[in-house]
Amino acid sequence: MPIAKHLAQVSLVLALLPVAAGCAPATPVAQPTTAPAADVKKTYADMVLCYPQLGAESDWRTANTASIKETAEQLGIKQLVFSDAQQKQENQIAAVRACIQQSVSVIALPPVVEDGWDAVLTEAKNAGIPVIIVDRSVSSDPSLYASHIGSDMVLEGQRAAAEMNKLLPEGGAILELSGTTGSGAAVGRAEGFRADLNANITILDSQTGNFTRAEAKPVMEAFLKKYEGQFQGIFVHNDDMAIGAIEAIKAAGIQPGELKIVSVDGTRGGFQAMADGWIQADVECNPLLGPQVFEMALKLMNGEPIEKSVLTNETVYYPDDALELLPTRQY
Ligand code: GYE
Repeated sequence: MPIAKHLAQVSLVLALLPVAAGCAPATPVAQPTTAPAADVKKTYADMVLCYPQLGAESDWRTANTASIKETAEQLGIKQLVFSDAQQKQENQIAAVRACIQQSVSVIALPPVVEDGWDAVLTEAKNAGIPVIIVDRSVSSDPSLYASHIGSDMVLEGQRAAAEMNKLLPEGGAILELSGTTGSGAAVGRAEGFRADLNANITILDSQTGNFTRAEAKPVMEAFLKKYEGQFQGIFVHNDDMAIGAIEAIKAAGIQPGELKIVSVDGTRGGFQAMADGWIQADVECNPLLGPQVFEMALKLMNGEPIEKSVLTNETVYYPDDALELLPTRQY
């Protein structure tokens, strides 16, 4: 570009600046030495983050909520708009809509189930508010959200199957206590588990305990009546349900280790049950997603590039690890 024309454009921009900033001074001001307001990078102090939490159904969820709240506090964001949908999708959708109304900077959504998000995600997109899907997945087209941060639930199911295969080398029959029906966590874990379970292990039955202790216990009681003496193992989709199931198993007079239990999460409760001999392997699912969520939210506010999918790095824990890690376990 010719220098004269370039200079003319620069001075035009500078002349417009005070007007754009909403304060036209009577006399010309000195030329700004810093970048004009529109180019100033947003900071955490500008961030209003909406976190419509799906519920408080498990220790995993409690730790996830704490991670979000603590990180918001540490980073000093302007406002965290937090709500608890009590495991009801309609409550979550209403909370997302309220956040759109409030023109929050970013919405980070941990969806209770996979389906049924198209309408509200489209509304957020049309309002120019980026959405990060956190923890569980959605079945919506990826163009409707910015990114997904969370665990690979299918891989968790595969890891659980590998443990059950080791625990029942001669094969056998097992039961499954599944998570919330239609949730990405339950769907993925069930799929991965079936993909890698040895052919000589049969899943006799699968029922949901909705990821809670209270709902898992009666399901286990019914299982124990119906399949008495017919199964050797149980795959449980989270530690809270495992703890509920163990109460029923104990009450039935069964000793630790008689039934092989593989669980998911790696919470303190799960570790304690491993230390006590009830759970033989616990597939980790990390709830401490706060730091990653806020870092990505800030990038989105500044129009910086982000990954479309960020997977959490996880492992499998055994009773020996539990004894060692219990004293320092955070959640
Ligand atoms: O495993 C369970 C919680 O979505 C990964 O939800 C999460 C699951 C977790 O209730 O404990």
